[in-house]
Amino acid sequence: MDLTSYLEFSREVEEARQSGQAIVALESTIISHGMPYPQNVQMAREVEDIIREKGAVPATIAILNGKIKIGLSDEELEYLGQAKDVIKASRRDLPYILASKKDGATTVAATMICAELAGIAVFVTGGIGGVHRGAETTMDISADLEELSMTNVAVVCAGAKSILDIGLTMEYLETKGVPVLGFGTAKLPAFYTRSSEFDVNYKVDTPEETAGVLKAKWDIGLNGGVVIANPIPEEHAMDEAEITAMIENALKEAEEQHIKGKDSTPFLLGKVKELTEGKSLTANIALVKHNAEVGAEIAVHYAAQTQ
Ligand code: PSU
Ligand code: MN
Repeated sequence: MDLTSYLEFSREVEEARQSGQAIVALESTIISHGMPYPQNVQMAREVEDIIREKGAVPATIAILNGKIKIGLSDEELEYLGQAKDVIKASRRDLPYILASKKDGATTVAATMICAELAGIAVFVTGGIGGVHRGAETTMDISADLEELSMTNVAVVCAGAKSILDIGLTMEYLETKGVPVLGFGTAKLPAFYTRSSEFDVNYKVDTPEETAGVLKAKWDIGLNGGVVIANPIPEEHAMDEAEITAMIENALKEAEEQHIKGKDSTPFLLGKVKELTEGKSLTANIALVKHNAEVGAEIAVHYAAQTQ
């Protein structure tokens, strides 16, 4: 199948592809549905710059006018940061958005799909979706987890946040054979805080070592992703008791307002930000930047090991 009618590479990304330079994918739901304007656009630009400073090329992925964009221009980023009718696009949404030439902001799942189509192995974000609390009755389990089970892209994130059931999320990943690596930590980070009560599968200490795990996985034909969980920098970590209380409040409000389906995660993130008076947003931005540093280094080593 000829993908050229679906995929559009920015010039910067196209050049990196030609020269074999390391490329790092970035998602766009975090921009359109995960953070408010203008902090979202500023975060996106700063993250791209961090990746460039580390010697890799950033490819922010989104769907504009029915085209999968691999790498966005400044104007496109700015548009995405403010547009109101951009669809939160996960795996199930892609066919309709492409066929009807609409705009879509890609979730972790959809970004993994697009990154794989574009031949990009490493993807940096803030947090992945997971098994929601109460999923035993709601069945709200993010499509991100299924994607991790089948699509060959490594996801650098800050662990899973406790708007989710972290324990069930780890169980799900285990069942699906997705390795969860702790970057410099044996404990699974919980997004706003550096650790949780759960262990990662393996602690890795360097980008080189991490790249080696990716290579081994895909060399032997084990399809699917790898979660690389990188703790938020100490100076930006939030107080555990405080953030736990805020998350409990946000969950209660979501239930009272009957928020469900794809609206659940954006609602909870927005509520937590409101309740923490913006402290959670500052933490969120800091951890994404840190993930960009680590992800770019991993991508550079992975490119070196596989060329
Ligand atoms: N977690 C965050 N910030 C985000 C998301 C998750 O801390 O922006 C977004 C990601 O795009 C993720 C999506 O893929 O939410 C998961 O949504 P859902 O639970 O509806 O699958
Ligand atoms: Mn969901």
